[in-house]
Amino acid sequence: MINPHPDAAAVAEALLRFPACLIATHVNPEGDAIGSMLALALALEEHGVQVTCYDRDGVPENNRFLPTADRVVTALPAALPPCIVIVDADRLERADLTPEQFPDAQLFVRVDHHVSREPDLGPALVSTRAAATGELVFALLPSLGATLTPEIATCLQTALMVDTGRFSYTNTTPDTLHIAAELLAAGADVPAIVDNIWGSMPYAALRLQGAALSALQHSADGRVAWAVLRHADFLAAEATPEDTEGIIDLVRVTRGAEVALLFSEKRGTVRVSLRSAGHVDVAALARRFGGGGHVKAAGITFDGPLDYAIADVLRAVDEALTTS
Ligand SMILES: [Mn+2]
Repeated sequence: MINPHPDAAAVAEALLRFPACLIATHVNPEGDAIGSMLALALALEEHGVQVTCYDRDGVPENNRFLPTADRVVTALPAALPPCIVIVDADRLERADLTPEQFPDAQLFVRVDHHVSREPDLGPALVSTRAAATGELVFALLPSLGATLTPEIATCLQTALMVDTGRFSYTNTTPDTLHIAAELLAAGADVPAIVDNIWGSMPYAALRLQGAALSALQHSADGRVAWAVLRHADFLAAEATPEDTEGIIDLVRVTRGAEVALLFSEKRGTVRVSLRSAGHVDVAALARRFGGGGHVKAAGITFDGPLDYAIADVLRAVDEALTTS
């Protein structure tokens, strides 16, 4: 049903040659990073491998329900193991690490679904067709001779659900759904995943969402929608800049909007998030103001006053819509 990945056996064989390993993942981790790291750790531990899980930023609040999440350390141990594994990242630098920090390492392994520009340091299980790194950890399990326990299944199902937007993004493939079915059959706790990741938000973040939506505006023709969060809104909601996460996605769903923007004021700077439904290249637009990003999602940081930033960017969006 699911084709075994040709590199899985080689990677598994390399991993099992060492009695101890360190698994690291990228900074600001989410469900695919943490879920893949923990699942791989649990699988290796079935063989008695001693595993240390490392992330510079630790496990985000909404991932702390994952089995053994409390084992993740935010500082490297004094005694480093001979085998270093990076998951859900194309190189150690994404984890704020460098190969030079591991002078005695005998093996570097990578399990990932991102495009890389540099050659790998050792055996790698990489497929950019995988919707989540969790799919690749799943592919490793038979070669590792690991049992798919309910704990591993919950970690991997989290990885898949987060990176596919609960199986709604275009990266979702038939393989993704076959794997998800096997994880469900193995006891993945989907209600716990949904409750923790999508069913719960900090009070301050919700209040900030409310402030943004009650100030939602759109252009006369409806093709541009935007929201503004002023310093006073953050104070009133007792919110932090991190609490703006996800708000642009609410602005984006405004019917008829081809460009969505969120302006947020924080400590003397203005952050602008831009989203495009497809006609306007918001990355090109952002670059004119020193920002950048992708065609459909970009960002700009301004040093000047909020109202100037709003006026300048909205004028540029208007021009881009007239010429597109
Ligand atoms: Mn990922």
